[in-house]
Amino acid sequence: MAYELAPLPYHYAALEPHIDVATMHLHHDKHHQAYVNNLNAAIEKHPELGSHSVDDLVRNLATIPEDIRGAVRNNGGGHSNHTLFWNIMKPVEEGAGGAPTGAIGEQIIKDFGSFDDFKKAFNDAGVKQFGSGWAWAVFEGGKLKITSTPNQDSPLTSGLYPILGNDVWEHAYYLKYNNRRPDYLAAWWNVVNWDAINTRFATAKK
Ligand code: MN3
Repeated sequence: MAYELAPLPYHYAALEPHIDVATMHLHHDKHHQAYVNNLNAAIEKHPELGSHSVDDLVRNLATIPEDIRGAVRNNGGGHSNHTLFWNIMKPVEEGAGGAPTGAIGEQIIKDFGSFDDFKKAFNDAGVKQFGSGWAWAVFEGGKLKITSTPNQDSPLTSGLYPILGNDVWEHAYYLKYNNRRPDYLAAWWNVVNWDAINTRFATAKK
């Protein structure tokens, strides 16, 4: 069974003006599709792996046959990370962004003092990730922690469940923000979906 690219859970223009429609088309239809296609091509050599969820492939990377482990790391990671990414954002007109709600809102205050301090630490991780990669928030040892990974590496591979993540590859922002990664990171909070993030936080705590 081949992996498939799900349609975006909203219209391509739904995240305007923070993420532009042209970036969304390229990012979802070209970049994410390429990860899915390349993952499927790799799995052809080991079709038995195709019965696992992509998150399970990434979680158990060490058990993937060596001849395709690098391809699964990059492309399975890319598929998993982008699937998360689309689903923790929501249309501006449906009330995206704002202050964090529910349990994640409380945990942010507990571990970071304020939402502003949490954002500052997260954006800083994104700015300092050299080259391509992701900034993440994970739950470890009863605390929210901020981390980053290069390329398409996922916290899942380290046994951590990503609660939220932002893509800091240039393809995620260059059309609109050019080289201004900090501006993209700052604007991104206007499109986050705190309900979806709370659902992921509940899973992370299990
Ligand atoms: Mn991307």
